[in-house]
Amino acid sequence: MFGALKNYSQDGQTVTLCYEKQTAKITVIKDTVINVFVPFVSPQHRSKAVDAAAFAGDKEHPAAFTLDKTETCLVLTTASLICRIYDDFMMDFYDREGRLLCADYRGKRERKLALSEALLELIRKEGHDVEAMKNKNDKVQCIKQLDAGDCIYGLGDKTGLLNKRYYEYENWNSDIPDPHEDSFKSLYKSIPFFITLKNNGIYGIFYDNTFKSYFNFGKENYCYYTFGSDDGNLDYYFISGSNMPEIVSDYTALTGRMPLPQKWALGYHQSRWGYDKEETFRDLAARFREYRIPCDALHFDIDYMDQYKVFTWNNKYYSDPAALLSDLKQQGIKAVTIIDPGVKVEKDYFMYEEGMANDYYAKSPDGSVYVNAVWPGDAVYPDFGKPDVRKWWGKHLQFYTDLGVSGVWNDMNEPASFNGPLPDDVIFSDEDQTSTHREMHNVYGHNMAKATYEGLKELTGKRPFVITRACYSGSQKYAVAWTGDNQSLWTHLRMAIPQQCNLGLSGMPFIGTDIGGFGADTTPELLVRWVQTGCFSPLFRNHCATGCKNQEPWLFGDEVLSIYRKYVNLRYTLLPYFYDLCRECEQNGLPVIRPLVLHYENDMNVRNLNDEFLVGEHLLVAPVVEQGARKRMVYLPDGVWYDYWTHTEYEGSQYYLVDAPLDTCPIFVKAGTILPKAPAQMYVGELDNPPLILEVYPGAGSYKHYQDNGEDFAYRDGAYNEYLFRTDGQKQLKITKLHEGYRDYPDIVIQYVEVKQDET
Ligand code: MIG
Repeated sequence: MFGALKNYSQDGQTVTLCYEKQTAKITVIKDTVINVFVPFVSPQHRSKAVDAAAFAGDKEHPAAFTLDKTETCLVLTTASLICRIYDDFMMDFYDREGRLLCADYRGKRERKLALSEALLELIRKEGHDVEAMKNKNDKVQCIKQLDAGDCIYGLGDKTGLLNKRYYEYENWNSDIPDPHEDSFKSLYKSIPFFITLKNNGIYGIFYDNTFKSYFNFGKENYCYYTFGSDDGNLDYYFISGSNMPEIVSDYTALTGRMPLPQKWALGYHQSRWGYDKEETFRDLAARFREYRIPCDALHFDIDYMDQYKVFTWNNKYYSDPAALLSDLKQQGIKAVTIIDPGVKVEKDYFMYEEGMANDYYAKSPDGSVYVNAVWPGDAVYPDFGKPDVRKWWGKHLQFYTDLGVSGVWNDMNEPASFNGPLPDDVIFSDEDQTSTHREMHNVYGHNMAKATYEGLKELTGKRPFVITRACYSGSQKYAVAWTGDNQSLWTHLRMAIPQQCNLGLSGMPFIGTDIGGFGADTTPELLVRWVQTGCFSPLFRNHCATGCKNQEPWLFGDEVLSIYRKYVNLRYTLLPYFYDLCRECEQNGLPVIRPLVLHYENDMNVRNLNDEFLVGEHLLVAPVVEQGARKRMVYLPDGVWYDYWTHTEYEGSQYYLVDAPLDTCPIFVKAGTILPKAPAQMYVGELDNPPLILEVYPGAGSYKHYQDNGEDFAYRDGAYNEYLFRTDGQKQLKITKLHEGYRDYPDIVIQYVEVKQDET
């Protein structure tokens, strides 16, 4: 397709390759990150995820590289990578020791439709072009060699197991209310980033293309994997590194990292589609306090609106929303409101009229405004790719902030539509250019989140709390996310673990699943096991659908109530740890919830481990995700580990059968851990400046702790404290202040953990 490499030239960090039939570009962003670009449709990258500054890398110290032409290829060498570029734009990447990391597949792609000849005959008779069906995503594609043992991780919120090898997926943001199955190809988010872990080596690929995309990780043929799209440029980043954290860090340096959240956002959230009037919310707030279950936020689903019109609040069931929200705030409870993109078509409705007058809605090719339907009935779609539309939307958020709303929850932003899918050719904007639904679909939610983040930041000066359902790579800069409409099914509790682990590896650290399950009816046991798992999700929210069994923790009897309380309390005592992890994330991009393989990639026992996860590096959680189970098998990786509850000591690199009665979620703490904790509170900020508690586990170790006002951006001007704690394992703790810019703790309480030996 490309032909022979005729010549090449270098301009700064970019090498232009002139092939007989096509030009391609290679850009060295840093010694470990290389962009591969073929301008099939446009000369520019036009990335929605990587901004110009990130693409430019470190301008003052650009990564050095050399180019050498041999008889067969052009060799590009950086401090970390060797890239050999051949005729036909075949490229192979090696590490500096000369080990092959990733090779373009030289054989012929053998794509078969897995259908019998008889069926194919029928399909042909019906007038379909079978050859075209086979080659549907040939337009932009890459085929890379797979080696025995290769495991593949990432790709956002896809269902199924942690390791994506042998499966196929598509990126096309989809609102799927049916029970999510392992076999689904798409879900709400498009995050085209994956990590290939080899027996001896590792790399990541970020395929920056927003069109409908296809990933076949060895299903078609075990010797290769493919990624490709319906249209657009071939534009991908090859990321190498000596371990998985370095790769996640480089990926998030490119696409951006989650800014620090407000601290209360890490508290407990209660939600239900069906909380529909003032009294319900007053009652909920009272109950949480009465039952002594900490709670920081109540969510207002679509019913608060007037006829599902965004930027309105109905006065039928709410006499005075501002007074309600202020009363809730008095009790430490913040309001989060849902905002959908679809604007009701209604004469004299200000959002509709303003958007129409200013040409803010997506259009059909004939120039008329495109109408589909969502909750309010006929609705139009704000064209969030246009900067003016984002500004307009952001300004209108003042309606909410004036009422006292503290966070915004963006739903339906795939975008969803009730009257069939939006046609490919609906006209959307890509900044200053005209584009199509086909290209902008997968970034619709991303741009809406951006509008919301920027609007809230401008209006409040605080760190915006935005939740989004649809995402593209880089959405972590603007919003946190949840995994959408799961169901009250044990399979969905199980799925929550690989799903969140892969989202984390894909740069989205602040995530959660609907605790208890959204659709279908939860049971006491399922709810208990879910809160035991979900209390480790950064987004800690119980949410369910209208018509399903209510899921408030007090509806299932005393035992459930007290277990539920135990885990919400656990979360609140661990808040300093969670907050530190968010800080770490802003600095190095590592997620809060981590698959074990992130830190123990050479341990073959964890490469396919789907039912355990790490919280940061120090906690290992092995929740019970099987109905009826009261014991479970736990694998502990290398090192010494302590049971969080009993302080029993375990030697790692082994499997254990551990007790897990209904009130116990097995949690293990790594030797040398200095775990920062806080006294339990009913909400973040109930106690003004509580002491810091350090739970010190045996073993030598050090820990960096971060503290600030938990609200605004003053920390960026130095208004924070940073401490370094060091323990020698001999009941000695050294405290060093690395940065001083915020009020100090009244007290730092040190608790040395007394260890019990394992008797088994
Ligand atoms: O068509 O707003 O995923 O969390 O409760 C359903 C109602 C629309 C889907 C969201 C869910 C939310 C529900 N929404």
